[in-house]
Amino acid sequence: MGVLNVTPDSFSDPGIFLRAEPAVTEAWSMLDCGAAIVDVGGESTRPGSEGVSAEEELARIEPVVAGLAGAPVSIDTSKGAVARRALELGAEMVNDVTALRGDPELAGVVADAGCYLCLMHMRGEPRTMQADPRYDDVVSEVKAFLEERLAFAVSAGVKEEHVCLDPGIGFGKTVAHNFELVRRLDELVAIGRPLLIGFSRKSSLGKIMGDPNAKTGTAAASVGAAVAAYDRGATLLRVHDVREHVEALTAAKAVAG
Ligand code: HH2
Repeated sequence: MGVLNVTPDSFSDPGIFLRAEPAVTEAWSMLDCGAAIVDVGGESTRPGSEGVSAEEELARIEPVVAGLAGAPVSIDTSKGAVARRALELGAEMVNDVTALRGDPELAGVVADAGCYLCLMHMRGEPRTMQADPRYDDVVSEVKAFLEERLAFAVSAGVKEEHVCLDPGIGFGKTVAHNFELVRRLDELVAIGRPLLIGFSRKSSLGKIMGDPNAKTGTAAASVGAAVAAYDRGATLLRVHDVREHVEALTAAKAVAG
C-alpha cells in the first residue's frame, strides 16, 4: 500500500502532494513500482495534529481520487462524508484510524458501499496520544480492541471478509510498544483477519538509530521493519518508498518459498 498524503503538514512529506497533478503522478508511479493500492489521505494524524474540517479534507482529496479513476485507491479518512465521496469516485477501501469511533456515519457508508475496510488501533487522539502512553500488556490490549471493533463493524453490516486490522504503529505507543507489537504479531494474526502494518518512516525507526528527538525514520529502516512484519504474518504494508519495499518484500517472499 503506497502512502499519498495530500496535506500541508504530514510528518514525513509535508505539502509535497497538496496540488492534485503531482499527487496523481506520484500515485501512478507507486502503482508502476508494484504497489497494489494507493492510500490517499487529506488529514494528517501525526502526533500533535489538530484535524481538519470535512470541507477542507474533501477539497484536498476529491481531485486526486477523481484523477485516479480506474486505479486501486484506499481513502484514509475517519469522516463519513469524505469516504462517501471517495467511494463514489471509485475508491475501493476505507482506512479509518479511529476504527469507526470518529464519525457515527462511517460504518453505514462502508456497509452500503460493500467496500474493504481497515480498522486501526489508536490510544487517545492524535493531539495528545504520545503523552506517556501506558499498557499492562500492549499486545493483548490491542488485540482485545481490534476484536471488539471487528465485531462492531460486522454488527453494523460490514462483511467480515472485507475487514483488515492494524495495531496502529505510533498511535499512542512508545518505541518499545511499537516493536513489541511487531515481535508478537502472531498473537494478532490469530484473530483471523489480514493485518496491515504502517511502520514506514515513523519516528521509532529514527529513535533506535540513536536520535531520541527523531521525527522520522529512513527508508532503509522502514524496509527492515516491513520485512520483519511480513515474516511474522503481516499481509499489507503501508509504505512511502514503494520501490524499495516491493524489492525487499519480493526477496523475503522468495526466501519464505
Ligand atoms: N499511519 C498514518 C496514517 N494512517 N493508517 C493505517 N491504517 N496505519 C497506519 O500506521 C497509519 C495510517 C501516519 O502516517 P502518514 O500518513 O505518513 O502521516 P500523516 O498522518 O502525518 O499524514
